[in-house]
Amino acid sequence: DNDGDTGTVVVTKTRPKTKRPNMYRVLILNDDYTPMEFVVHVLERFFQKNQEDATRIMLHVHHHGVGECGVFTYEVAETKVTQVMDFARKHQHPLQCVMEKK
Ligand code: NFA
Repeated sequence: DNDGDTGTVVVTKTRPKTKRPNMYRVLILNDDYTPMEFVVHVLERFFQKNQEDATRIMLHVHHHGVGECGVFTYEVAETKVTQVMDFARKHQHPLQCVMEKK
């Protein structure tokens, strides 16, 4: 740039503004009827968990009532919730999956 007054050359640094997106936890809720193996399968299929981690998360939900499957941007979290709810309904299990802002 050039200031209008003295002709001094002024270099203006601009920093790219990279706004961090809001992030959302996807949670599954315990119930008395969904088979444990089905929950483990859901965690492997929709959240890319290995069998060990999926089993750990499932047991955490079984004992504590709720547990985290992952943290995603809004659109991805919404897609996961819909996929899990559709899959549970298709198999006639009452499994509930929800998202919450972090
Ligand atoms: N509580 C369920 C059972 O005993 C298992 C379960 C775990 C369901 C985690 C939902 C979430 N069959």
